[in-house]
Amino acid sequence: MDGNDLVRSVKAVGTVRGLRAVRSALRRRRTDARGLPARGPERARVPGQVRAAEPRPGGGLVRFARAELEVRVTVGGAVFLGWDGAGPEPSYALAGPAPEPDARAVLEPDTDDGWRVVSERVTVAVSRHGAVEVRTPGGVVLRRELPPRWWEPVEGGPGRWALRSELAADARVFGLGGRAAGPRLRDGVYRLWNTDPGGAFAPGDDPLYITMPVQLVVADGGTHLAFYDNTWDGRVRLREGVEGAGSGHDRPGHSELRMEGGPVRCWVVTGTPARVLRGWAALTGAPAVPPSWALGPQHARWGFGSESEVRRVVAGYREHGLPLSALHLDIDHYDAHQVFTVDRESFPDLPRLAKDLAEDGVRLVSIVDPAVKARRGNAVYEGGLAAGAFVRDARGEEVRGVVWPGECVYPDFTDAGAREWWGGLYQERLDQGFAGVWHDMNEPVSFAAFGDPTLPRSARHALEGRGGDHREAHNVYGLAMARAGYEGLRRLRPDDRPFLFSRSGWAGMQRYGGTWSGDVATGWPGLRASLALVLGLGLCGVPYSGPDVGGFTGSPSPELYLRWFQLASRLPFFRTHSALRAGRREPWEFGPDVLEHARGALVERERLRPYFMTLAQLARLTGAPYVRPVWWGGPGDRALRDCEDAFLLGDALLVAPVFEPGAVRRAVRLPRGRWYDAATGEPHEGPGQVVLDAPLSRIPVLARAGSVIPVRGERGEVELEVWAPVAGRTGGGIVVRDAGDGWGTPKVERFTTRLARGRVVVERVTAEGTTRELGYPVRVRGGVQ
Ligand code: NBV
Repeated sequence: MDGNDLVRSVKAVGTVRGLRAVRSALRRRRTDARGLPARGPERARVPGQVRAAEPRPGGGLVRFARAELEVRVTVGGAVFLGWDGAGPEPSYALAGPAPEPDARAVLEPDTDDGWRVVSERVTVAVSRHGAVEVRTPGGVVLRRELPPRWWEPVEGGPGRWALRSELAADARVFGLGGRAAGPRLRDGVYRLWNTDPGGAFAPGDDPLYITMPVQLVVADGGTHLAFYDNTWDGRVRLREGVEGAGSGHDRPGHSELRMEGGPVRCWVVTGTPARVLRGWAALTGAPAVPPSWALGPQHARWGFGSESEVRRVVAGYREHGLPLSALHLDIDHYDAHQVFTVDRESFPDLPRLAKDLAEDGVRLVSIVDPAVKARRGNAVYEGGLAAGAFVRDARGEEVRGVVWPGECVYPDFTDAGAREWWGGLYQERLDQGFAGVWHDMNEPVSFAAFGDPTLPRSARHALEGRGGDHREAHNVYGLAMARAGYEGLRRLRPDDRPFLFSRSGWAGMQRYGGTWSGDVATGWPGLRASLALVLGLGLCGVPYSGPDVGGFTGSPSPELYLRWFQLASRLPFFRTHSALRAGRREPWEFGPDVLEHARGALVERERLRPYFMTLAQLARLTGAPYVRPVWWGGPGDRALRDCEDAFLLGDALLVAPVFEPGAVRRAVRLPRGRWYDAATGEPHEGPGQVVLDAPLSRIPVLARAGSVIPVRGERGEVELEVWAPVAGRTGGGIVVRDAGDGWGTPKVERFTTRLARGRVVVERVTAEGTTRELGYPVRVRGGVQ
């Protein structure tokens, strides 16, 4: 700690908080000095030579001189690799018990004293030194894991380890949670430690709030996902390969994982991108479907400050004829920043406000911070004490940190009892009239003048009864809080699908809800980072997310605001939000042109609502994110893999946002097939690149020939927008109608399209065959008829 740290922390959080942050950082250091064993001498280990192998369900156990590896192919094709007795459970990521072993997978001797497990979808070959190759049935190596290396304390206790993997020379890596520099993860080191970057972040900032050891790798030879099921702190060093490097030989890509502790275990899922995400959702759980209103436009700000301001903003939307689905209240509506309280002076009657807004079709959403003010008389603190819910240190004393309300304690969400207690507290939010919750600061954050702004690493956690410390619990804190909130809401309002989104999280968080960008810096780079986050998270199985439209900080130019608005209107979570002292974010604050174009984006969003609902339901049914990279269709045009400035919204739409100031045209790389400019109807043939108009009034959106898109018609009814198929080719689409905001089984309807004698024919696929009785009005677009 030096003078600069102090100045920095005072600047960041104010004088009183700055001083507290200094104290808190010192205290954290002291706690760890006492509670964490110093790193003593370590012993290095590698598996050594293979000794024997024996069959096990789904594969086998391969014994080496100093380690053993279990290879298990499971029903559905996901491969589990576990070193030294590590099994798939316990796991925070898995949705339930691990899938059953595939009884048809067989263990066989391989060349060079190695072993292999052969199954229908994948072959796993283990070399005599413990390198593991995951191959397609055709023999293409998707991933080659070199033998792990351990450094274990001579005294015992958790050991560090490292694992290097080789990837195809043409491979591209995505994922690792929410990375501002993505979606394609270039050469560099990516830390696995959920972190509030403090202030606002830009593409160079890493790590951010959600990290996870999930890599989605795309190469000519196939796509795969690798997940190292380990919650500890770690680092991934990536190095992309080079094709035809030196004397014409390929240099493979590399990924090296270094973990501070925890099991060496890995899941690998192979197949097309769609298959991989389906397999991933089968392991870690189906994404929660938000209530339909959460697919509409939402507005937030830190510092509405009062009920009258909230009413003014909502009235502004109404007066300007702009649709609004939800309004979010930030920490300024709490009494002295304390969670589960209300500042009655500024918000005298929240239930009434909620009711009035509901009459305009606007729901209220509440921020929920995990830290609880440690003050006698604070009911939440007292309740948590009685429930034994707060994190303690190695000596059994409460771990305290500093957040908005001052000195705080932290519920231990890795404890089932604490989760249950916490979940019950949401009753207060429901009573206040809130319809959804927004989890913040759950990395978890404790302001610190220096060092890591979180809990001491030695802080103790229940870890579902196994016991452990913050080094293991940190990355799943937000995930477990999401579980507490989600389960609480389900208990309290069993008939409604909860609306919950969380700043921090980990693999599997989609079971409980979505997330958002966090504090993305206002500026054109922040706009790019917004899309990178949504795409990357989607490929990690978290499909519902979106940015703070306009950026969190400062004041965007009208043009930047508009371009952000247009992009976000095609993302799952569409919300304007900003910081306490940031400029306005209401669409009418940027002049009449922006207002008109923002209205255009809002109207189009509303028109696409049935499509968004379909995508939300399909995410649940198939694991496919709503927002997909343009290479989603599989290998083909390689340039698509490097395309980071456009995305597919479902199967039917390709969205090409504008990321450059002043741009009114942009180049768009098209996947194979015919694509219509949705605004002009003009057809373009892919693969290839086209230059499209992008006037301020809109960003380019293209519709795939043959697609069927459910849209909201003028009278609010669902109709089918059908884009003319190419002669001789069929098309189609799926429509999933929501059965209300509860748990009713939604109807899945399939449609096909083709051209017959120059006319577009649309048919519904039924159990008996196809029928022309569609049940919806149809609007054909794209030149024909
Ligand atoms: O609660 C205040 C903000 C919130 O507006 C934002 O969306 C979060 O990401 N919150 C962070 C805490 C303070 C940030 C400086």
